[in-house]
Amino acid sequence: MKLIVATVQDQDSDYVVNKLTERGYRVTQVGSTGGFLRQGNTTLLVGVEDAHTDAVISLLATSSQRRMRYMPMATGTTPNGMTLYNYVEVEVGGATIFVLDVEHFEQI
Ligand code: 2BA
Repeated sequence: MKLIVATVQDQDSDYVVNKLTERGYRVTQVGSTGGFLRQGNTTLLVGVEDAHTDAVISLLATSSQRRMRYMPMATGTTPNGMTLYNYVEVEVGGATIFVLDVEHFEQI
């Protein structure tokens, strides 16, 4: 058995969870925050039999999108002490996916 840990953008999470549950996969949705942008995202935990791993990964790939985000970055200060900002473009996945071996699984 595998545990698939997938971080997706908040905008995609409902769609992805619907697709997973429609196909009979069980999923836990956890609210998370990216360490770089400090913006909300969603981390999904999907426990599956090994044979279903590739199917879940391709479902994640087809139902989550890459998007551009704009991050304010301080570029200096004006003579009267106001901070000047520029916006830096950052491309965010898609999905960031980890596949972990599950040593033991039980439900009580
Ligand atoms: P964030 O950490 O907020 O990162 C958002 C996007 O910022 C990343 O998109 C990447 O394009 C960029 N980025 C991140 N760190 C960077 C850095 N040190 N320098 C330049 N650009 C950087 P994704 O790679 O698609 O990642 C989306 C989210 O997935 C991340 O949000 C984070 O929550 C998670 N993630 C990505 N890689 C991870 C990892 N190795 N471990 C744990 N979580 C990860």
